[in-house]
Amino acid sequence: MAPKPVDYSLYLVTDSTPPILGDKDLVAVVKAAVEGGATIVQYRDKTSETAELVQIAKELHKVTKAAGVPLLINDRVDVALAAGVEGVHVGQDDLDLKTARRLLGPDAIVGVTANSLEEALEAAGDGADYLGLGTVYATPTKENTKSIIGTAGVQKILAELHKAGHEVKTVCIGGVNASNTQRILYQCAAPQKKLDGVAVVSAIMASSEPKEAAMHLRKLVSEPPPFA
Ligand code: TZP
Ligand code: MG
Repeated sequence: MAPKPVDYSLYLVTDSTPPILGDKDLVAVVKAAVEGGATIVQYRDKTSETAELVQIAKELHKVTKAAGVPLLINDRVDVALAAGVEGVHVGQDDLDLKTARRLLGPDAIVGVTANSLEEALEAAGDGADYLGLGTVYATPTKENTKSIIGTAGVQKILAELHKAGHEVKTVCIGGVNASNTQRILYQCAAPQKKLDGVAVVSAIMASSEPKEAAMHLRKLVSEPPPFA
């Protein structure tokens, strides 16, 4: 499948839990983040009931649509359909990619988490629009992540994706923040395939100034690193 014209460079994954969001308002934080420069947003909520998920997704969609930024839903294809958003992000234990694609159609953005080379090659072969690669670094935001693969693990996957001829887009996730973003992008890059962006949760969602945090990260992902 030809790559869709989507900017993955600063990918915000939301978190509504008190340790990350604090007493801030989810929709207000996402609005600030897209104003600051987040280029794509994934609504990730492991606790709300279905009706609430759909309602919050619709509210978030107003904000992302106004900014011209795609909104994806974590795990739940039914919620993505009900809220009419641009796509979904599925993990290895969620509804499988091919079924998600069949339900959402060819224009939807469908992303998949890949923790290993095998998972990445399979998802790319099955037509994922992008892969969320990682976990790069251990992070308190998501404990019990399956595998910490570091920047070397991400680089190896990128090299093999290129070798296999896959044009799938890629972001990495796990412990990415303003102090390591440029180093991660640099260290993950394989000779012929670079990451298309970084995915962050706490670096924006936990910030008391999410707009400024997003602006800073967007600048970092857009500029060549000082050590390249
Ligand atoms: N998947 C792998 S790590 C992670 C997810 C959703 C959380 C990343 O959070 P943070 O705060 O950006 O380290
Ligand atoms: Mg999942």
